[in-house]
Amino acid sequence: MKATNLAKLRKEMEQTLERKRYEHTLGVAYTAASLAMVHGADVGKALTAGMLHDCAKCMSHRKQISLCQKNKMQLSEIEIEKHSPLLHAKAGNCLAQKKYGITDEEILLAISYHTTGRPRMSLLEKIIYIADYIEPGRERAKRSYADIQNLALVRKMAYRDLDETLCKILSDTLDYLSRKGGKIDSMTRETYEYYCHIHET
Ligand code: DGI
Ligand code: FE
Ligand code: FE
Repeated sequence: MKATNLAKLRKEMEQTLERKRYEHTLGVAYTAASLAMVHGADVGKALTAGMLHDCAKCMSHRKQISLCQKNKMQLSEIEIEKHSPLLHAKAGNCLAQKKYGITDEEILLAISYHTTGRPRMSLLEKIIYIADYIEPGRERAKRSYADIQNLALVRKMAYRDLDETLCKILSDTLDYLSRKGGKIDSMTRETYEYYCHIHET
């Protein structure tokens, strides 16, 4: 992705996302870029995927569903629910292709799985998943679900070991969801089991 294209995407995000969401988006893009530098991933792809990861977040539920249907995107039961916090990831993949002309499969998958993760993620997918959780604006955001006391620890960990960081984030997310009574998507559970080696003897 050329710098000019990235600037264009940034402008589009500024125009279509709510202010706080736009600021979070910039935080994710630059955190993803720094993680890419440390872990040897493509910095341009990390910026692009970070910039677009929540591109569908401010669309109505109805529009997100119809975008996914038009693009034959498979959705889980929890993704389809009215106030699903998961649907925007799959809708974001569709929007990134249709509206922003993204064809790079790795970037599209990083957008699709930034909320639940999945077993065997690529380096870029891991980076976007983690950057979304640790970006500098997270502790200020009202909707933050990170345990604040864990955040400093997770941020340090992310620059040392991505898989260990994924396990920590996923266990904290499952704890949070069970406290809150949120339904757990099978993909979130599988990702947790994979990165925390639950089946290992
Ligand atoms: O879009 P963001 O707010 O930046 O963050 P995100 O896309 O990672 O979404 C985070 C929300 O998704 C957070 O409140 C936790 C929630 N989440 C992740 N996995 C699951 C889940 N919610 C439910 N109900 N079930 C899951 O499996
Ligand atoms: Fe998101
Ligand atoms: Fe996000």
